[in-house]
Amino acid sequence: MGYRVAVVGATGNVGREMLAILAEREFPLNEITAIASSRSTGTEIEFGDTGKLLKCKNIEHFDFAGYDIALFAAGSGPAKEYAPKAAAAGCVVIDNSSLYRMDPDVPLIVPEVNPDAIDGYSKKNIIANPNCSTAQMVVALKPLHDLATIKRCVVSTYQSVSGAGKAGMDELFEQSRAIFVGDPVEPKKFTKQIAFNVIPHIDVFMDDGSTKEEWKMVVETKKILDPKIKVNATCVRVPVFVGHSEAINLEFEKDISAAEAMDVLREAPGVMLVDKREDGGYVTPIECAGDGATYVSRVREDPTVDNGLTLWCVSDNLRKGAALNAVQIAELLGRRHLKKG
Ligand code: 11C
Repeated sequence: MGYRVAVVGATGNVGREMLAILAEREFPLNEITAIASSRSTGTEIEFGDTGKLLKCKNIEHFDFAGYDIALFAAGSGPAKEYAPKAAAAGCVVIDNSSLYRMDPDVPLIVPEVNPDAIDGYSKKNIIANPNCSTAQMVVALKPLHDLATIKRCVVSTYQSVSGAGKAGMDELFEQSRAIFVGDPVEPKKFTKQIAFNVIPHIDVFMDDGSTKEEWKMVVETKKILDPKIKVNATCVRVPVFVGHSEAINLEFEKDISAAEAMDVLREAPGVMLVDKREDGGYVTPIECAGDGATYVSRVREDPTVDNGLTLWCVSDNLRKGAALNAVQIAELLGRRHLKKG
């Protein structure tokens, strides 16, 4: 007994992780189908470590009728063209692109934070997966908000190159190699050299001088967690392959101590608190890569404001930030709304 599931964009960083996580979590499947662009049709993709190889089918000719769930990790263009077709065929789309996130008829879900919002999925048969930097942040913020009500959140991100896809990872690798052997460095995917550098620019610029990545953190946090929370974000690309980090400063309505915050974070779903206040007693991206948790470290009071806290948050952007969250949404949808075939 299980579901018929399609993964769209199966050859990309996130699509491959989706397949690996479906296999790892033994998602109940009657069928699993890998779908890609016409360019990648026929490419064989591993279904996690099951030993099974999936031959990619062409999205242009694919009929979603009879499929229960389609996990889309193909970007906004294919989501615009094919998600409504899949949804109209009766298949629930869980889309990782930014296209539908702010649509009032599309739930934007992080299962540890706003699971009940999934009940509105049938208006469009589409559920949106948040941006990676938002997903990990709201997992860390939820228990603190429940305890003392967050008024304002100021976040600076340190985002890995895998957020920009395989091309971003290749560029960091290639530039690092070029610098060591004395070859010229040419930025392609990023606007400036990323190797041995940081770039305060992710996604396109908005009219107010912020970037779309920063805007997404503001509006998605409001939609998922609480529209009353004020968010100010600065998003920065760093020369790390996998794992986004965030320095988060919070102002609360009620009094909250670092010890109280740590107590609720220790018990919170999806959170791993690692905060030893000693050399190495915190988590860095290299340690979280391949893992599903949102790690929180460096929790401390901020004496410069009333009821202030500062913390450090790290997670695998391809997993909790994308593929894992999408699979968790599929699990939640299955538990609440779908019948196994
Ligand atoms: C990055 N967060 O690190 C982006 C990638 O809206 O889903 C994901 C973009 C999105 O570049």
